[in-house]
Amino acid sequence: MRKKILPVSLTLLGTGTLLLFSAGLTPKPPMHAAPARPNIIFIISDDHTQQAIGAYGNRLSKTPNIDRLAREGAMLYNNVVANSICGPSRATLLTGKYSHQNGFKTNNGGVIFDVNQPVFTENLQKNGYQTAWIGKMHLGTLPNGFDYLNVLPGQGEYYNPDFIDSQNKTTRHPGYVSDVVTQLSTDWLARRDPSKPFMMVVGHKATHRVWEPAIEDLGAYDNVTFPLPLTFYDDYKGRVAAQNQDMTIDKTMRLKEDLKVHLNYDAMKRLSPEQKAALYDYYEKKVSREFDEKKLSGKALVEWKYQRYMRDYLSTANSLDRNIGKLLDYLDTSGLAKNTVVIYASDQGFYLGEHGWFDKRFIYEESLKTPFIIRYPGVVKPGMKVQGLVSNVDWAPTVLNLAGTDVPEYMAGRSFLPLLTGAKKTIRNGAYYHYYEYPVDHHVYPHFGLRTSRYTLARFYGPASFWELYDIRKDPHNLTNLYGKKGYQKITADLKKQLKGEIELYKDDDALALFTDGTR
Ligand code: SGN
Ligand code: CA
Repeated sequence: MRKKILPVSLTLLGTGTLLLFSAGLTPKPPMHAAPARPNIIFIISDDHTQQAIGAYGNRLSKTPNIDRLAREGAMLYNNVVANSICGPSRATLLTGKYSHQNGFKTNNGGVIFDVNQPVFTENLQKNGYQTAWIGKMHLGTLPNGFDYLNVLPGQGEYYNPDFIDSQNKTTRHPGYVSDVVTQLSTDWLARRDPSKPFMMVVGHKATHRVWEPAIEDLGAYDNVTFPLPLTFYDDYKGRVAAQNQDMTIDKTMRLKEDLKVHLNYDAMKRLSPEQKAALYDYYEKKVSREFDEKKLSGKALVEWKYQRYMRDYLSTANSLDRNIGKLLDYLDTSGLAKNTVVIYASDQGFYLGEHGWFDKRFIYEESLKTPFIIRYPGVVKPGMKVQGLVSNVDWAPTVLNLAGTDVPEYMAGRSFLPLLTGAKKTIRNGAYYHYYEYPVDHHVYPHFGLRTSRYTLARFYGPASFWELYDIRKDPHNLTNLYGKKGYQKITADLKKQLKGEIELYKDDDALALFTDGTR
């Protein structure tokens, strides 16, 4: 049986506080014991990867507000996801369960989220919280556990988006999606019952494909030339699934729909004449003209596509970041900031040209890891950098723990609050992964595996069965498959044992059947 976790206020009055301050020689004034039920805002963006964020080391992108949050809170460097894709990641946030346990394994195939299963916000409601989810959700249905819902249908639109509310009513909101999401969020905050704590999920659409920036951000990165990632011209040697994907900037990325070369402006029925004119001025008169004039081919063309991709992707992030700033300002001016936990995460990581790719799905580092930043005044030490391994199955348990609410037995994850208070350096030795969606959209073979602090072991299946092993410390870009190589028998056997243990513990029967089918 899982041990009940103490509410945060009690944790802090115990060993957490002592450990938190034992590092410095000069005693600092103690942080205030946190309220048992802080407000919680969970901002979750779409495909916004760690390597796109200033605080995580990107020197070219402009993310001042996310960087502010990182300075005022803790940044997690090794937050991995259990299934690197949109809907499944959000289903895991809601349930604290792996995809095979909550049933939401893929975005496609007509699967919708099973609303007959418990979600973490119901536990918060029982503990007196008001709950809301506003913006991108992508679960094919509206889940229980929310006092207020106003979500984008499916992927949603960047311009003049429709929203579906708790009564299933659809309303079109003029403007850019990030601004509308923020407006709806602060509107809800302003009219909520102030006598109760709240938990609000703010779901952003940016930075999802097809990367349509806000009008004010068009061309924001036109003066920047982005260096090619080291692995841009990866030859995928020794990695069969990597050889067979369909997500390269070279072959898969579309000049028209993705990079807006000679768009069909007549077909843009949703846009206002002003919006259309601004897009035309930028994409037709500038981008498409440049494309026509340059007459590029071969490597020059791929590299031009990469620059265009980076410019549009990061420009959508400008609006995302600005809107995070607006929400932080609202918390400041309304006096909510000091009693509100703010989390910033993305549903998964993303490839920004690494391996020549965009998109996600693989257990490889750039799509496996996702940003996670948390500010909790008085509890999380500002500027903290957390290296301990956590998974998105741990998100719901952690939020419940922050709210002083017991973590239900059905959840597979565990709270990583002890990492945030400095009470512990490690809460898990491995994170389980299972990706299913094949062949749509990007022909990534299904696979399951384990990520430890040092290694990644993966078993691919579907069109072909094989294992891959990476030493993350020596090979952070997953270029050298060590599986079956001399000298790696012992670590492979140990990791397989650990992986099998996870599969058995969490009863992933499909993986177990594949694990024991004798295929090397
Ligand atoms: C769309 C995109 C894909 C993307 C999936 C899933 N194509 O289908 O590139 O992988 O969404 O993304 S697009 O041309 O329609 O943009 S997810 O974030 O929802 O998982
Ligand atoms: Ca996503």
